[in-house]
Amino acid sequence: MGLCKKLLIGDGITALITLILCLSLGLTVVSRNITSTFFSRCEKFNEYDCQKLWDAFQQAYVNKDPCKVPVEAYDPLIAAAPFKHQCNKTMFWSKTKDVVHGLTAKRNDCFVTLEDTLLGSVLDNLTWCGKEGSNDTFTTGCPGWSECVNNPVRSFWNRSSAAFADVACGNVTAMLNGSINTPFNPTSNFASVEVPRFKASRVKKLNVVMVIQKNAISNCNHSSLKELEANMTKRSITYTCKDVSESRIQECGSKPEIACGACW
Ligand code: N1C
Repeated sequence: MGLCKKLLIGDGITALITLILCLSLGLTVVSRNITSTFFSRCEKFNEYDCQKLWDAFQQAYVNKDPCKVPVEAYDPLIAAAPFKHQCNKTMFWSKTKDVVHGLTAKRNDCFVTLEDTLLGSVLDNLTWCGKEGSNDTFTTGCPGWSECVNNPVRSFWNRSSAAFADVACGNVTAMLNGSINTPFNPTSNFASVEVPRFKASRVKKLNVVMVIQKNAISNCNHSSLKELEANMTKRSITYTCKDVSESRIQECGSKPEIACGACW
């Protein structure tokens, strides 16, 4: 790219051609980055054909208007890497990503989050989109939540969380944030996509772990949680909620001798 800077100082036409070349070079480099991240993360999971998954991933958004990628566009990708049942280990979360992953990084025997599965881990923290008339993947200039609902990243998390919730069974856990105004927020993925997909025939119990700061007041009593409780009761799913301090959760991660979940 240093060469690009030098050549751009040439005459008008050369500068224009160089600019076009450099821009396309820049975009190729960008798309090569997401490709290599996808493959290197995917290859850590031995049992999958990463090329097949990359193709299924790309067909969802490549050559499409980035505001017109519906949730169903990812059906073939989900079908190519279906989620496995993780009875009693499924961990949902909302606005507690760092605390949850801090714990699962240390105690991967206890809980499985969507980011611990192949698809979730491969695409975690990435941004991508396509463009009509182009076969490239872009990682900048993609529409955000506020610009359009049917954007490639939102639709992916929506589709994958639905599939992840579909296979949940036994006792499931959800870590919610007790330091925000509405810990169980109807607009969150957890409330709008995952909870409605719990199958009463499969999910027996929902244990909410309310992450609070030390000595803070209980947040399991928040009105939004009363709604969650009523929703579960109506569907014959047992509901529990426990306020647990963030520091306690961090401690739990460093105590492998304590049984999963028995730490709080
Ligand atoms: O909207 P949220 O939380 O309630 O979504 C979290 C919920 C979890 O239980 C996950 O299973 O939905 C699933 N999920 C992810 O796994 C995920 N990884 C990364 C949802 N979103 C995920 N992301 C990104 O975080 C995504 O870009 C989305 O916008 C945020 C949502 O996080 P949130 O609002 O804290």
